[in-house]
Amino acid sequence: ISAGIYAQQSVQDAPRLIKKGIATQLTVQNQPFLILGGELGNSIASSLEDMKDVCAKFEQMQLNTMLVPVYWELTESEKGKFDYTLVDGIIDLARQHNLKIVFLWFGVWKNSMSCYSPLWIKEDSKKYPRAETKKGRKLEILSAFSENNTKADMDAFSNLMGHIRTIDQQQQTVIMVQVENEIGMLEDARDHSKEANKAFNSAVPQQLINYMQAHKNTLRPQLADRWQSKGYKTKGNWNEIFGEGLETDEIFMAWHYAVFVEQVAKAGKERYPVPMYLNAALNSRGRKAGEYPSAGPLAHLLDIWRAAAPSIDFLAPDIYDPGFTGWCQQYHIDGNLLFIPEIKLETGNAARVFYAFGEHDAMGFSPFSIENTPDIKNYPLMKSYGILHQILPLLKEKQGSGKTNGIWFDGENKERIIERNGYTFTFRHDYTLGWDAAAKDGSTWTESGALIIELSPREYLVAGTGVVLTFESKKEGVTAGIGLIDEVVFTDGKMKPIRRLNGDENHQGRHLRIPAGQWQIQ
Ligand code: N0T
Repeated sequence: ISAGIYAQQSVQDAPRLIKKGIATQLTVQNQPFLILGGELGNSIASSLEDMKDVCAKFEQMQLNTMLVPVYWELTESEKGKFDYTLVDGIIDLARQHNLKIVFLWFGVWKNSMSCYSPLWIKEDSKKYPRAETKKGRKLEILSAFSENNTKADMDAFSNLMGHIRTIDQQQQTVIMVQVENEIGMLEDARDHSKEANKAFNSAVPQQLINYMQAHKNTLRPQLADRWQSKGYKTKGNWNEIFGEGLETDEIFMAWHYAVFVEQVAKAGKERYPVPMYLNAALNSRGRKAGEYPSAGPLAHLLDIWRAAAPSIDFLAPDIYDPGFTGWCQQYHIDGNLLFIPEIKLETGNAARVFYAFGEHDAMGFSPFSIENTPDIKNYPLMKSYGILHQILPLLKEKQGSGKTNGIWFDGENKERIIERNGYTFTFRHDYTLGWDAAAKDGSTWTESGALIIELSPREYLVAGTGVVLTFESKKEGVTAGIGLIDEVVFTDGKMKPIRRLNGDENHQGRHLRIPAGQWQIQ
C-alpha cells in the first residue's frame, strides 16, 4: 500500500456526516452516533486534576460525550511551539471513562471576544489588529480583516487537527469539532477599522451574488428583503446591493467572519476532516444588531454562512432564552441539522431532550456546565438519558424516517395533536388530568415531554415523562381501542416487556399515561 492510498483510506474512516432519509447522522467508526452529552464550564479543562474527577462523574452519569474547550493560548503560548499536554490528557481520561469528545476550539473568538488568544497576539495589536467601533475605539476583538490574524488562527487550528488525527483516528474518541465559540460583533454591527471600511466600500463578492441568485426563492428575509429593496442588483458595494443600515452592516460582517472561518476550518479539515460546526449566541429580546453578538452563525444569516463557509457542516443554537421549541425549529431547516451544544442547566431539560430527538431528529443534546449537575442519581435529565440510552439503537434506526415525533409541554403549552395512519394522537400534559395536587395549587407546572416512535401502523412506542395520550380513529363512527400497553425495557437494543398496564395505569383502556415525576417506556 502506497502512502497515498493509506492516507485516503484513513480519511474515509474519520467521523463524518451521512444522510439518512430526511436526517443527517453523525457516523463514528462507521456506526451512527447520537450525543447524550454535556458541555464543560469554560475553565475546568485547563486542569487535568479537575478533569479526572469530572470524567469519573460523567461516567456515573452515563454521558456518552463531553464537549470540552481547547484553549489556543495554552496550546501555543509561544508562537509556533505547540503543547498538547492537556489535549492528550483529556483524550486519555475520556477513553478510561467511556466518553467521546467534541472539542471546542477557543481560538480567535470566544463569545465575541479574543480572550483565549495567546499573549504574543494580545500584546502586538500592530501585527494582529483589532476590530474598531464606529468612533474608532479598538476592541478586544481580533479583526476579521487581517491576514496575520487569519494565518495565526489557521496555523494553530490545523496543527491541532493534525495532532488529533495522529493520536486518535483509529479510536475516534474525538468525534467532532466546534470552530471558535459564539462568534459575533459587539458594540457596533460591524468592524469599522480601516481595512473593514475598505472592504465595505468594495464590490460585494461574486461568490455571494452567485449564491443569492441560485437560491433566490429560499433566502432568509433579512437578506432577501435588503436585496429586493435595491432591485436585485448584481454589481455594486454593500450599500448599493443591500441599502444602508444596521442590517446591511450585519450581512457584511457575517460574510467576512464566514470567509475567515472558512479558511480556518478548511485548513483544519485538510489535516483531519471530522465534522465541524459553529455555535451561536441567540438574539432574543428584539435587540438591534450591535446590541447582541451580531453577524454570528445565526439562523437569519444561514445563507451567508453557507455561501462563504462550505467547510462548516452546520450551525447550532446555544439556548438560554425562553422559547425552546421555536429555537429548535429555527435551526432545523433546509438541511441544517439540529444539535444543541449548549442549553442552560435546568430541570426542564429532562423534558426538552425528548422533543429534540423525537421531533427534529437531533444529533445531540448537551447542557452547559454539566459538571455542576447536582444529585446525579435523582437529577431529572439523567433519568431521561437513562431511557434514551436504552432506545438509542431504535432511535438511530428510525432517524430520518419521519416515523417519530417529540412532544414538549410547559404550563402554557399543554396539548399536541398528531395525525398518523388514520389515527389522531392527542398528547396532553399529565397535570391536565387534574389528578396531581400540583396541577391545581397554582404552582408552575413542571415541564414534561416524550417521544413517540411508530413501530408499525398499529404499534407505537412512547418514552418520556409527564404525558397522557389518547387515540381516536379518523374514520367516522369507528372507535380506536387500546389493545394492550406494556411497560418495557431495552437491553442491548432488544425490547423486553416488564409490566402489563391494562388497568388503572391506562385508565382501563382509555389512555396511555406516564405520570409526572416518573420516567417510562411504554
Ligand atoms: C455561553 C456560556 C459560556 C437570557 C455562558 C451563552 C459559553 C458560551 N454563552 O455561560 O460562556 O462558553 O458559549 C450566552 C447566553 C447569555 C444568556 C442570556 C440569558
